[in-house]
Formats: sequence, C-alpha cells, structure tokens
Amino acid sequence: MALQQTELRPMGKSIGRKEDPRLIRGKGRYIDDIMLPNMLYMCVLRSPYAHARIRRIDASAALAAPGVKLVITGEDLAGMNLAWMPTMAGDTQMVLATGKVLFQYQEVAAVVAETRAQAEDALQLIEVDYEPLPVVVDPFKALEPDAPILREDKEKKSNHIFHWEAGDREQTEALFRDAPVIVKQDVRFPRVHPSPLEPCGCVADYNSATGRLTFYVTSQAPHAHRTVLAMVSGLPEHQIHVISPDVGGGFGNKVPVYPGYVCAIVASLKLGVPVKWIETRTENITSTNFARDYHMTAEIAAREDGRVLALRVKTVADHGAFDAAADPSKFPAGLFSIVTGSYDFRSAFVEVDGVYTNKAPGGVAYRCSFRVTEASYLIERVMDVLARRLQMDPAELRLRNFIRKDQFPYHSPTGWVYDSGDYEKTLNLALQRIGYAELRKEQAEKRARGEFMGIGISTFTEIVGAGPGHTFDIMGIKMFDSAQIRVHPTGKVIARLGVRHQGQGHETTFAQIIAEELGLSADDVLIEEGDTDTAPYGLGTYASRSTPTAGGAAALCGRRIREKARKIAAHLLEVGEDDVIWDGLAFTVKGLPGRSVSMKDVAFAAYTNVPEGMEPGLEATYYYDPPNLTFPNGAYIAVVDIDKGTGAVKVRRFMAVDDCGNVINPMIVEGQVHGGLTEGFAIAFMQDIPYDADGNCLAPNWMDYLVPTSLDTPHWETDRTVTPSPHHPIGAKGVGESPNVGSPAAFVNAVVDALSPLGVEHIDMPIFPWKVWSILREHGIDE
Ligand code: MCN
Ligand code: CUN
Repeated sequence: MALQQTELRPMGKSIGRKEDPRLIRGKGRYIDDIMLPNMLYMCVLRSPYAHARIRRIDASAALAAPGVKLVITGEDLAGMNLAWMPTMAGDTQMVLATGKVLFQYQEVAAVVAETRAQAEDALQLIEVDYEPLPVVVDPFKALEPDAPILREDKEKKSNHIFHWEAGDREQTEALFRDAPVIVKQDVRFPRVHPSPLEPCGCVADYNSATGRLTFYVTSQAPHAHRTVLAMVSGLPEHQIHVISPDVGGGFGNKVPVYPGYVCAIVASLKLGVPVKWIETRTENITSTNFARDYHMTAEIAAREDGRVLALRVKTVADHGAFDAAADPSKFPAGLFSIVTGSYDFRSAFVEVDGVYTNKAPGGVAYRCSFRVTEASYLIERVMDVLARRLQMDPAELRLRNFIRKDQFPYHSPTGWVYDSGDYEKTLNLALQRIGYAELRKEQAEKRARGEFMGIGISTFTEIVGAGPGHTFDIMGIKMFDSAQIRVHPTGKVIARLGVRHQGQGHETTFAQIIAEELGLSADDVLIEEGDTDTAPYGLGTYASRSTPTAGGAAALCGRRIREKARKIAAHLLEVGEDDVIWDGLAFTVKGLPGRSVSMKDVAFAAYTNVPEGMEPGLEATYYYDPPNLTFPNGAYIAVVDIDKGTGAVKVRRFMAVDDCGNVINPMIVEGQVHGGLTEGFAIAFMQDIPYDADGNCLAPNWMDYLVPTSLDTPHWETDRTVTPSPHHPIGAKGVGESPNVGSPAAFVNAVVDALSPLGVEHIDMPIFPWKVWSILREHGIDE
C-alpha cells in the first residue's frame, strides 16, 4: 500500500517519502535485479601491478573454458578504435590495457560466460606476461625531473597534467608583504571513496534487428551517459536507450562512464544477446572514481585584531593514472576557488597543479560539490590556526570576518557572486543551541584537571547548482536542467525530469514543488527520472544541483501549465482571462470569490471542452538555465572528549545549523544532513585509501576501508536559518552535500582544540585513535 498524503499546499511540509514503501520493502528494482532472456555475464581481469609493461596476453585457455562465449582484450578493442575513451576532464583513459598498465586493479581483459561463476573461473586462465616498471605513488615525486613518465601516450613528457589558478597574484603578494600576521599550514585531504552500498554495474542489450542498444546502468546522469556512449561507440544517439533503474546510493561514484560499461556494450554488440556486468566491492573501491587526494598549503595574511586580508593557496592534486575527474569542462580543479569561504578577504590567489601517479583514476566524488569539500576544509582549518596564533576565540574570529548580510550579492576575490546569506545569525544560533559559553567553561575546568575536551567550529559556504550554462558545460553541453509535466484528464500528473536521484527523495520533493504550483496534492503527481526515452534532456544529479536546476525547471514548468490552464478556466467561468486569478488552489473570478474552478476541472476540460481554436491537452516542458549558482551555508559545532588511555575520540555533541534557503521538505533535508554528517564523520575519523611504495592499494575492501555503522555514528542535532535564494524560482538552494562539505573541519578543529594545550596545531585526517595516542605519548601523557 502506498502512503496517502492528500494534503494540499505541500510545500515546506515534512510529508513521508513516496519512494519508501517501495524501497524499504525490498520492492525496488536495482541494476542487479534486471534479468533478461539469454543474458550472459561478464567479469573483468585486473592488473596485480601498479605499473608494468604487458608483453603478451594468452586467452586461449580461458576461451576454451566451460560456458565461455567471449574474451576481450585491449588489442581487440584497439581494432575497433575503442581501446581508449575520453574522460569528462578532457583526458583519455584506457578501456582495457594496451601496452602497459598504470595502476593496480586496472582493467586488462573481460570474459563473458553463461554464468558469473564461469566467467570468474575463466579469468584465472588468462595468462598475462607482465614486466614490472618503476612505480610512482607520491605526487610530489612524480613531479621530480627524473621521475618515470607514466603516460607514454601523451606528447608532454612529464607527469604534470595541468596548472590552474584563480584570483589576483600581485594584489595578494602585496597584502602579504605588509601584513603584521601571517599563518601557514600544510593540509592533506586524504584519498577517500564514496563506496555506495550498491556498486556500479550495467546490462547492455543490443538488438541486431532494430540496431538499438538498451543500456541499463546505475547512473547519476543517464542523458550525459547516452551522449558519451554515442560519441564513443558511433551508434546514433536515438538508437541508444539508457535506463537508470533505482540507484542504491551514488555519492558521485556513478557520474563517470567506466571501462566495464564499454566492454559490456562491445560484448553485446558482438554476441547479440544481453550482457550483465556487476562490480564486486573491491572492484568498486579500487578502480572507480575516488575522491579528494589534495595536498594543500594555505597562508592567511591578517591584522593583529584578527581581520583577514589575503589568502594564498597552493595545491597538488593527485589524479592517479588518468584525469577522470567529473568536473565541468572549464574547471580542472572544480569549484575549489570558493576557498575564501564565508570571510571577506580583500584578495586571494589560488593555484592547483594536477599530477599523474600509479593509482586509480579520478577523482571528484563523495558529496564533494566539485572540490568544495577540500576548499571548505582548508579554510575552516586555517582560520582556526589563525585564531590560535592570535589567541582569539575561533567563534569571535569568524564573527569578525564574516561577509555581512548587507554585502550580498557579494563579489568574492576569486570571481564568484554569492547570492544570499546571514552568516552571523546562523553561527549565533548554533552557539546558542549548543551552549557555547558553558562548554568553554567546562573545558577550562577539565583542562585544569588534565583532561582533553575540544570544541570545533566550521562556518562554511557552499556553491551549488551548476549551470549557469554560459560558465558550466560538460564536454560542451551546457549545464541546464529540465522538467516535463503532463496533466491527465482526471487531474493526475506524470512529471519527468532530466536529473536522476539515488536516494535523495526526488519522487517526493519534486512532486511537492509541482503540486504546489498546480494546486494539487503530492499524491496526485508521479515523478519519473532516469529513462532517456521519456525524460527531457538533463545533465543529472550531482553537485547538489537537482533542486537549484531541475527544481527550478519543475516550478517554472508548473507555471507554464498554469498559463494555459488560466485560459481554459476563463472559458469555463465564462469571463475574460484578465478577470481570472489563481489563489494557490483554484482559479477564481476577480471580485467574486465564490466562483472558482480547480486544476482538476481545468484538466478535464483540457481534453473535453477547450475554447474554440485552442490545442487540446495540458502539458509543458521547461528547460531551466539558472542565472547564477546558489550558496547554501551553515555553522557546525562539534564537542569531543579524548580518552587518554586509548586515544579514542568521542564526539559528545554535534550541532548543525544549515541554511539552504526555502525548504521543500524539512524531513528530507534533515535526512540529507544526517547522511552527510555521517559521511563527514567517517572521513574525519575512519577513511583513507593508502598505497604502499609498490602501488598496492592497502584498503581494497570494507575490512580496511571503514564505513560507519549506526554504532559508530554520533547523535546529530540540527536546526536551520532561511535566507532564500533571490534568483531561484522557489527561493531554494541545494543541500545534499553541505553536511559533508562543512563537517570534517568541525571534527578536526575539535580534536586539535582538545590537544592544543600540548602545542598541537594540526592533525591530518583520518584521525585514527593511534594518531591521537601517539601524540599523547610523545608529550609524556601516559595513563
Ligand atoms: N531539498 C529540499 N529543500 C531544499 C533543498 C533540497 O527539500 N532547499 C531536498 C531536494 O528536493 C532533494 C534533497 O533535498 O529531495 C537533496 O536535494 P539537492 O540538495 O538538490 O541535491 P540533489 O538532489 O542534486 O542530490 C545530490 C547530492 C549529492 S551531489 C550527493 S553526492 C549525494 C546527496 O545528494 N548523494 C546521495 N545525497 C544523497 N543521499 C542519498 N540517500 N544517496 C546519495 O547517493
Ligand atoms: Cu561530487 S559527489 Mo555528488 O556531486 O554526486
């Protein structure tokens, strides 16, 4: 039974998630649920070496193994001009290795068999003769002149991928020259992985009679995938039908096109039957889009009273073997230049250098807002370093430097125009809700007793909603998004959007937006996403862009429906169109509030009784290219206690005040915040993908790469302020990534604050208990 929530005017209400009755009862339809007649199974052989020349591949024994129908190698693909594919970052990536392998677990060959077990067994029979080459895992070493060149396919004989900069170098240097106070801090954001519960996978189904490829895939961006596949495969775009069924978590992991997809399509083209490929957990962690791996150095120039003047940032970005970052094309370092954050710097200069290493390729993912996680973590960490240097309370330092409410729209020194915010109010609410003054008193008492308690603040600014199309594109395609609404004769609605949710609740929130515009209940509106044959073209769900883009399209599309509906209403009410007013629930006659027709009446008339000469039906499509991004923000405060015996950090309290403008569904937003905080907590305390000197991945599964359970997860306290986006059709800003962008700094700041009596100024994530334990021991604290 579906939930019933017949409430009208659903905007801003915590109505139950329409998708939950399906998903919670196991009635979802995920990629591995798809079973087609005559379907075969594909498995991928991966490299044990991080860097090696391939002398020879012998697949004859595998081909002769029971049930095996096909083996594909890089050479086979080269014959079809498919050995390499383009990445979204403008680089190229090997589909199956030819010549050499560049990271451990790289795709080397694919086997297709009648069962998955047969395919896996046959992988063992493929003989590959590798000649190991020197391995580079450290991006700084990769930049040294005598480092081995990894990408022999490139003209440029160096491991340097790109140099990118933003801001004003001269002005920043000048401010640094005269500054009374300068702080500097090296900060590493470790390599992490979004690790969604459902790994990646696909079913490729090529019909040789119709020439049509139906491609089921766990995708956050089905339309973009169709376009890329058309470009890579040479199949006409209308002959590719991409279906993204229920997605079991994406977190950015399901934005890129992966080699396995191309192999499954090639196999289906060759064999004429459907081919399924589903990753294992290890394949997902070791080869698909990782996140972060930024080595950053930040300097702040300030006055003695704490007023900040300038910010200088230098970063080395480790992209692994191929630059497969899923950033907008013109932004090789994503939106990292938002690094001045919530503070009114006079000037800033930011540089990023991208580097190849023998590691898995990427990397933008994991609730990252295109590198805003790195930027926000850096500035929030370094603001605390400055506070400590000046012996100033970190809350006070922030309040002194915030962009003021009356400065919006605010032009940042790196070129962004922040739409709206009230940072002071948001921080003050968080301070008051958590009882900041009392906590500081408690901390002083505990310090006097030799106990380690810490309070960490993070007041972040996010930047989400890419487009606008004039600045943002992916391989030339402008980053707008879309909605199409069909109102049927009985007033029930099907709406389709160009985005594709992975658990964010679009079936509910977008139904709320449309129902609000049409005077219906959310139950009357069915939301469908993920099918390229039916949905209007859109760029997909990532970077918290769905609400800012497709949400805007949904509202404006609803208003477009209302324009026609008003004409029909005037006809039914037998008055002129100008005398008809929309009161939020129905069309009424000006001055005669008793006379009205509802959207349901109008819908029926649209198919039975339209005014003479009017086209029947009631539907509309809207492509919305936003005028600017939206700038959600928040104030997070963590309180931690450190166990001196073990080094374990207990997060005693966590207060998150978010401002994402007008809220469509408060419960869903709170759920997004809980989820993102849990991931931010995991990044701060548990997660890292290290490599040894030979390029072996040391966290290739959930035994070594830790995912938090409910037992690890702290209790989250949430609240909100509301500063509507002035340019968004319903005043909403995105929120999905805010908690992950904002929280790591709050955790780390709290731990550093706790240990600051020992002179600790910084600890790199993840803060495992052993790191804290070692610091305590180094300082002679032995309990
Ligand atoms: N919302 C709202 N009011 C607002 C803003 C948002 O009610 N003012 C609602 C939205 O309508 C939507 C949800 O909150 O139902 C998230 O909206 P938005 O911030 O627009 O983000 P997206 O829908 O574009 O989701 C993407 C974002 C990203 S980039 C990652 S990564 C992430 C995240 O969402 N991955 C997730 N949250 C996730 N949640 C789940 N369960 N699974 C993932 O894979
Ligand atoms: Cu960067 S993770 Mo989300 O944008 O899909």
